[in-house]
Amino acid sequence: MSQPTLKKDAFLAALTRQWQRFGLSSAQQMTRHQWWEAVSRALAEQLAAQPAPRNDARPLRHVNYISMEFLIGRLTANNLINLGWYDTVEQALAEQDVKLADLLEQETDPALGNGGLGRLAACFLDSMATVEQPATGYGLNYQYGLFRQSFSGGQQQEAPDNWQRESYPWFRHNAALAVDVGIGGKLEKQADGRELWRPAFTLRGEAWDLPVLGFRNGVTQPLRLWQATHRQPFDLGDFNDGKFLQAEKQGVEAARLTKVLYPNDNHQAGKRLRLMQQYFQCACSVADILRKHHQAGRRIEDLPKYEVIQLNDTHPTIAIPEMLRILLDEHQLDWDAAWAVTSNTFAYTNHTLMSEALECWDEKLVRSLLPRHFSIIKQINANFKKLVERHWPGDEAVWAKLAVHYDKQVRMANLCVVSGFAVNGVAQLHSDLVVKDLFPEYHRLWPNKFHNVTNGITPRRWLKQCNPALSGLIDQTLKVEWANDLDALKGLEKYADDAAFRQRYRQIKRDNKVALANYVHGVMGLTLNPDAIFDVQIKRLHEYKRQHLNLLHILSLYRQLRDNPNLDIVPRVFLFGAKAAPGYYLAKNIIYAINQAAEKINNDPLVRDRLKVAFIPDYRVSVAELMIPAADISEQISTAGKEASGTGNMKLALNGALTVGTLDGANVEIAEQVGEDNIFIFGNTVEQVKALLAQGYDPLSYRKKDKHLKAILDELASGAFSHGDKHAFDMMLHSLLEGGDPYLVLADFASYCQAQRRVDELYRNQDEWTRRTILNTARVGMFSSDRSIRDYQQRIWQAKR
Ligand code: 26Y
Repeated sequence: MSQPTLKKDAFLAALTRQWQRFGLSSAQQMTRHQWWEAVSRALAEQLAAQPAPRNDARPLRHVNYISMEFLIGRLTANNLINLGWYDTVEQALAEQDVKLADLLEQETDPALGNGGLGRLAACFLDSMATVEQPATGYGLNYQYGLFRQSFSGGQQQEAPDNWQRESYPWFRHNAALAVDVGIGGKLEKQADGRELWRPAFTLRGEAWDLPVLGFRNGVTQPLRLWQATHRQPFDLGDFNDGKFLQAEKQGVEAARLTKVLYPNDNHQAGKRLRLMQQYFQCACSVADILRKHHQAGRRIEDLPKYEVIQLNDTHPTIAIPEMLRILLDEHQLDWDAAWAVTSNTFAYTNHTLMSEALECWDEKLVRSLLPRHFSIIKQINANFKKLVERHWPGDEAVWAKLAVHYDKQVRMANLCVVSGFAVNGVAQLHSDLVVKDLFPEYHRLWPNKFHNVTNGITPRRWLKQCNPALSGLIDQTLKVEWANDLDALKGLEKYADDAAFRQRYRQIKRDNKVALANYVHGVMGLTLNPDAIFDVQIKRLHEYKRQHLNLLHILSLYRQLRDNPNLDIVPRVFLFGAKAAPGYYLAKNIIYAINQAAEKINNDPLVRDRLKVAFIPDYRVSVAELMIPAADISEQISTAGKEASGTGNMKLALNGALTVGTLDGANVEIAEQVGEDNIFIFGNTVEQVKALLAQGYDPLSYRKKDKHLKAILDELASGAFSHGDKHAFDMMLHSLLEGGDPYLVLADFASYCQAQRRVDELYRNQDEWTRRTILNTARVGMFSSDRSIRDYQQRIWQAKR
């Protein structure tokens, strides 16, 4: 397929219609935000007017990617780039004295996700459109995205993120696709033994589509976001009885369902409203998939020939019993036929091994909201029990582990493994641990069900869009299109030894650092030295990600400077970006500690700007796009075995940051690709972590033997960083010490500091440093999400079954 065309005249005419719609009499009267909206709407209109792409006859199963989160980030710039319209629009606007780049800054990020899992879903949609894998993304249209973060006295404050979905210009509402969804109620036994579900109330799901554009190939695929509303006109009976208000209340209640995104990341809360969201999304999506299948004139039994449903973690698992329910109760299939269709359609991606993130639902809750689904789950469980009994006769311990329903709980991961045809982890190490530690018995039952698909990132957003200067240099150097063929970056390897190229590469990094410094000055009033090492840790705030290990290293440097005021260290700027779940008090305490340390260090004249610490507020996709191109160091310092993959690690390496990392998640594969000389690996390995914990890990012994570490910890507890408050960081300190330091921060501290000394040393040799950063950019082509999607195609979606 070919690149779509934009006719400048048609675009300008569309733009005129937009300011007229605002009731203005000229374009010049528009505010900057209206300019963004008008341009985006005009573009969306031009996009809709493109000829429908011809229907490719490639016999690919269509992928339905269901995810509770799609952290898509700003769309206007991204769409312009993928369409290939950027230059035309930039010029057309320049003629009216409007700068496109400024106007793009007006867009509020659609923050419909928490972190890695949601951003991965967005990268995958971009790549599926680019590699021409037919796909639909299914999610929820939250009115409030992830909360906005600010700091008050160093403490995180949350505010609602009303991103104005009502006027978001890229949405297309398709009223014909609305789905009605029943919830609650009772089961009635029929004369023929079947169970009839009578839901207590019905919600309506409206389909709001965002266009997902392939890279210059004319492909547009939908991201379909369901929005909850009521049925019109509420309850007619009540209305006629004059109980208007009561009738309207139902409508208000219904709309509550898609009001907010749950802000937890890797930690389940077990809330009723969350399960309702999950079911609502799944019911709408399954109905939509079956509607299309039916409209294409296909037999229900043939569903798996045409459709795959990929579950992004367990959050949409309830789609499985929903599919069975429809096949059994509405299509009257018998159990075996319904099971054959379902179990050949669903595939599941696991994103974590940590037990607190594995979803389990109370049976009471499931039964009360979804009585029919609960009964289907019990049937799945009973059938599966027979299989387990054959393999492990009389072994209750094995059953206790493998059951889908046990101890009054429904376990969503088990339901996925038992009911799907494929299970995958998201990096090689993680996928190995899924088999070895999480699901060994399932692996014995179905060895061929388990796969690895290493995560990836879209090079369109994470290089071409966010780092135009480096992209330009690569264009000029390689003279090939690398944005949809990231392995082409290998061609840069030989330029690592070219002094002129290194000079240009280095200058671009410096310019990006200046741009970030300007931003930081604007939002925080802090001045950063662009010649310092920019040391970046950006990701959700979580104990296992160990932002506090980073803090201990900062405090170590600070102490050393005080002990020896003339200590020769390369100036460093430590940059953080992270939101903590509002109810995760320990994570918030770590933010507070970092901010308090920052205040002290940034204002201490003795430091003489050799250290700076900046916790940038409200980290989000658009801030990532500024930070990543400016980073020298990428902090990937999770406890080995805990970070399933990580994807920020890939974005930073691609943009020429060197990784300081543990052998965890995708760091292992990054190290393989870039070569061990071009990465700073430290810390205990998975095996060593296991051994330490098995022999009874004691953090206090580390404090005892390391005087320097002890002094740092004592100072945190002394009130020196907290205006005399000795208890300010109790929560963090307790977890590191008496709390047993479950993430082995103290065990990895010495090795981490050593890795950081190697960083300092290497940075003094700018030629060698730049050579290694160029090799990073050149060698991380395999982390394109285009490659991930091709792996999914080969191993899972299009594999012979
Ligand atoms: C159960 C619920 C509260 C929940 C909500 C969000 C559980 C988990 C999450 C989010 C998980 C997440 O973002 N996981 C990350 O997925 C990335 C993409 O695969 C990985 O790179 C990253 O290591 C993993 O932590």
